[in-house]
Amino acid sequence: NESSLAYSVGETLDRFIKKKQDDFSYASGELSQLLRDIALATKIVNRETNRAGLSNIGGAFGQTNVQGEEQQKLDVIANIRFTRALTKGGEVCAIVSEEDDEVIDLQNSSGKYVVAIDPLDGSSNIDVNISIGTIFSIYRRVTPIGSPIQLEDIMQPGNKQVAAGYVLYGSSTMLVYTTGCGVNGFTYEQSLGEFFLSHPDLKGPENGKVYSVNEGSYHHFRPGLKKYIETCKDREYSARYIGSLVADFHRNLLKGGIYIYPETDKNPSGKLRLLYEANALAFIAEQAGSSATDGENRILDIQPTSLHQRTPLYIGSKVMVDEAMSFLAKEK
Ligand code: AHM
Ligand code: MG
Repeated sequence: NESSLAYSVGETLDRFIKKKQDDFSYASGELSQLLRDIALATKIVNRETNRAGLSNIGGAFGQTNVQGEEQQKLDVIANIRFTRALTKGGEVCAIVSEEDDEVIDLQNSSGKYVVAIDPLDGSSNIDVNISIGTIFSIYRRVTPIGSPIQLEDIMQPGNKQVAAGYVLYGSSTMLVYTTGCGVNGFTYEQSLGEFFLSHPDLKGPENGKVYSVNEGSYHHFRPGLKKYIETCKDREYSARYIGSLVADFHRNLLKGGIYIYPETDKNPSGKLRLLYEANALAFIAEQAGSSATDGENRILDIQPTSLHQRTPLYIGSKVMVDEAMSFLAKEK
């Protein structure tokens, strides 16, 4: 009914998920539970992230934790936290993670969902106290439930995602996600330990005046991209590049702008990974009215062929992405 569809700013993530489940009847609530599992792991990772500087002090003194293990790096810790939450939750049959070379088969053949995750992206920013993020995609397995998982369950194009999201560990921690019915953003209230709806039905501006690209690699860019960047400068657009994909994407989503991680002559597929970086953000971008391509094609339509496949990424305000693509098409 209409009243339950209305967003109420300030409602908790748990209530919001529950309400969405009632409105759109996700199959028997498992997806809802899975989203809650991810949110819980996020809170734990958020806590660890906030302590990062302190644990480094501990690390410097050779401090070990209660189990007698040496302090681990935060990206490894985040991977453990998310994997554990997804394993315990019981809804997931397989995980693809940036931190693991192979698919993690949870041997849970009743799990309906496959999750692709970058537990802590922008890891070079951890040590310098700059925003970092988590990125996740959720797929429904395609082979029958109860049977062993197959490659086709994992290698699905982004247009098959049933949900995707990211967490930004920034000046506030935010969780932004979509289940294919728009995008909603939640801000974490530290003292209450709850995410609250702060950005209902997020829409990205159609156009923008910010471009985000690592210009240090300019000499290796394709001629069309060089021209596009020169055009941005001629128009006196602002250059903003944090070097944390989630943070750069989030800013451009709210304010308008384009994020580019292009192919270069050194790296013909760019740097970012299709399965657990580009796809989730592309799904969110499109749901917010923005767009995402590899310079030529829609990211969500790329059929993956390998687990850690890379893709160039042009993502953000629609007008800007379209224009960048037309520059690329003119001069390859
Ligand atoms: P990571 O997965 O090793 O953290 O690398 C991904 C990160 C993105 O967050 C960021 O946008 C990009 O790498 C920055 O790369 P570069 O330093 O080449 O500009
Ligand atoms: Mg990454």
